[in-house]
Amino acid sequence: VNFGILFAFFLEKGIILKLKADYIVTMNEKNEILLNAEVIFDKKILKVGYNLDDSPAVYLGKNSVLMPALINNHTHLEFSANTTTLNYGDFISWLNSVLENREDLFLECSGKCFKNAVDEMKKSGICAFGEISSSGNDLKYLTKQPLKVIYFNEIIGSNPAVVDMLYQDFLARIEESKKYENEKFKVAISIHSPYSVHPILMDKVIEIAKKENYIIQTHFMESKAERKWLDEGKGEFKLFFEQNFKLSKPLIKPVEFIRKFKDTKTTFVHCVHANEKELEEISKINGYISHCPVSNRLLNTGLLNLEKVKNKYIDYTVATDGKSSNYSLNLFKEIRAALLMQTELHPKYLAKDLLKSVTINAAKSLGLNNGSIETGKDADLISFKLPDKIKDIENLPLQIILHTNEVNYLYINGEEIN
Ligand code: MCF
Ligand code: FE
Repeated sequence: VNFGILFAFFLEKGIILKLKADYIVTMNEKNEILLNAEVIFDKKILKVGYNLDDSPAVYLGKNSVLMPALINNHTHLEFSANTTTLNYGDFISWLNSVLENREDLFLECSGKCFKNAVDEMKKSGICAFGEISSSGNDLKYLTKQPLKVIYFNEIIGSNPAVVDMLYQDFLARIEESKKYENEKFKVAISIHSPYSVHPILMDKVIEIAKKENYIIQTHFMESKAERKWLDEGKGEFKLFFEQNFKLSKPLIKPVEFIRKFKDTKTTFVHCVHANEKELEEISKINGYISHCPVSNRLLNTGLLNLEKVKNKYIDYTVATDGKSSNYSLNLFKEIRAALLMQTELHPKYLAKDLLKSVTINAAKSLGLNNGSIETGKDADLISFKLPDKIKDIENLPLQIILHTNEVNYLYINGEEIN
């Protein structure tokens, strides 16, 4: 026996594990829930089903749930030092408070602050997240922690006089982040919003995204002020832009903005004030929508109409946004907030969709090979226990959302993360 080769084989494959749970929520096409079933995996999921082979299984215990690990597709960890600093309750006041406090908040967030943010996500069962990086301050820490990261280098800037400088800085951040690309760390780009990025800059950046296959995120139609500014060049944004950026007219029409993302994989974040036409355009280019209900509530921008999003066959994800507009990065808390806020939708069916939104949909939006328990998928799994047994299995998604805050086990690429 060649032990060198054998060892290399185990390194490559990882250790093979077999887990058994009372409830396995697969998140596969058919949305199957399996009772008293098993999953065998190394780095990838090998088999899912009943009485798979003779090897002993690790039983996760009474009322245990095994499901895909969660994915928080939109965060801003550079703002993690914020707790009570930023001004909530009104979007423009919030934005002004960001301009005023951003540098200080960024300075306050280094090692320990990033660690706390990642730890909170980890405890709540998150295996991967989409990080919007404005400065690059977050890069070093994020390359040294165990969760998967899609790292969106943000471009922002509306003044044509400085567009070139901003573009050069953006390119430098892309290059720097590329050095760290690996199985768990992928480079991507973020175009901040239709009101804050000059179309010249947008075109250049989207060209790079297409060439390099970078995934894109952009904030879109978050506030009423944004709606009024982009439609009529009026409202609260008018004063804001004249005072801060010497800008007197909006840069682009919303539909034109959306169409620029054709032939890319783009997530439009918020979309609270997107109209039918815009949702249709997002649907046409196979865009995703990221719903951040707590952020929208705290900045008082309104509630996304999920029914309308579903009617246009747009896949939506739920995300926390950053601590800049949330008190927590726990995704179970976020989907519980969505469940309680989306009062037009039936709680049982909404709960099913919400679980999809933070697993399989989020995986697709970030181009990850996880988010469901199926042969060939990455073994990114979580397990936790419900307080009691479920009588009617139809209630399982709702009860999971009501009763779960933290998980007992998190596996990423088949490896237990502590
Ligand atoms: O998603 C929320 C609210 N909408 C827009 N931007 C941000 C959010 N949280 C943080 N941001 C950042 C954004 O990436 O704040 C800055 C940008 O860098 C706003 S523009 C000065
Ligand atoms: Fe955001």
